[in-house]
Amino acid sequence: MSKASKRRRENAPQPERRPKPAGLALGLIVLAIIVIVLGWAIYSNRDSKRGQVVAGTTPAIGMSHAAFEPTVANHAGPPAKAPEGMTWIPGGEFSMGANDPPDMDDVGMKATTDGRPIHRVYVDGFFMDKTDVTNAEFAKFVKATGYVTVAERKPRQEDYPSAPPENLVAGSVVFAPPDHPVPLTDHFQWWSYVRGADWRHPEGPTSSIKGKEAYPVVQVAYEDALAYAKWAGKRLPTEAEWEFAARGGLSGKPFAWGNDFRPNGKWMANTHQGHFPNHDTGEDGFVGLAPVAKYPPNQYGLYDMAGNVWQWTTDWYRPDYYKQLAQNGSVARNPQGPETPFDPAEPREPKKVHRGGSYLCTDQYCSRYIVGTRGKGEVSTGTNHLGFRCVMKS
Ligand SMILES: [Ca+2]
Ligand SMILES: [Cu+2]
Repeated sequence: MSKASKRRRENAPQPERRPKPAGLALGLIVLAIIVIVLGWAIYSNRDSKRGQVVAGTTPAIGMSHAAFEPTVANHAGPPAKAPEGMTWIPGGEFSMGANDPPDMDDVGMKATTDGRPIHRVYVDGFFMDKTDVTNAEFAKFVKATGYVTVAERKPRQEDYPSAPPENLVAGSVVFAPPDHPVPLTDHFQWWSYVRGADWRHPEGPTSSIKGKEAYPVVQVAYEDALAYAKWAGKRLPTEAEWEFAARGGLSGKPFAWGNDFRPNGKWMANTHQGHFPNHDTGEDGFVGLAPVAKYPPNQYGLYDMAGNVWQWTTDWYRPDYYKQLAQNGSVARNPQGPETPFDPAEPREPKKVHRGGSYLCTDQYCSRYIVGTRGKGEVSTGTNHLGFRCVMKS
């Protein structure tokens, strides 16, 4: 989902291109057969290889079962006192990625094959914001600089040549849940492009951030996050830095705090309970967005590294990037992401990696609050569940 795809969809519902039910059913059956055959082939192939480890001959399938090894954090302490609101992340070597059971692969955004294989990465130490950037902090930046975010700018015709002029209005993408259960195969059921939605009006022109100073800023595009970071004398984290920090010195744990989603019954993150997407029961204390730092921090003192809002990182998104790194065979040192973006699902859209998941994450649909899993987003698209935090060198 992106601003651009929203615009295309809005200007062209194209009923004639919609497959007829019979055609659709047949297509689904064929697809199901392909998936089953392919799945069986992969599964039997994996079984036949089990037990024999021959260096250099095990491609992606074998490597996707690579094990996590311990995190080896650097011993050197912070080179200076941590700036206010930041904490020292020592850096070091760790195992990066997610190794979810393959039975998660066939459900929409649960699929985390792009988080495999687990591979070894080293990052240098850095300071990181303990929380996501808040509305109050972003307001300070805007006041000081007069900055106008992407969502507040009128889109230019040359950037959207196929869009009719009436669709070229400032706005952003908003979660607008249906009031009834819907199939989870079409995210347009719950995402809409809303005219007048921006960081001050996260759900549209009639919404506001009054009284929400301590909430994470949302509806920020990648360049908005960059502009803030530059103003603050900071920068955005790489994907590897983000994951090293989120793991808090642990290794191979599904969550930033350990193995259990709810240790001793305690909620550790703002995610989605109830039936997705139409009913958020807020059992974790919050329906929708929460202020920052309402749940316990991880071992490095970082809040909300799972749930609440997704966070921008500087890496371009490619689903096969981890495979490329793993094939190099050595520890990847301070990886900066692939040279170019490529998402086979939307090949024309340049996407950066998002991390952390959001208040909309649920194991019914998208379990990307799991620490090694990855998200992605087109660079000009903000949403009301996407924010960021900054890092800096000493
Ligand atoms: Ca919640
Ligand atoms: Cu999610």
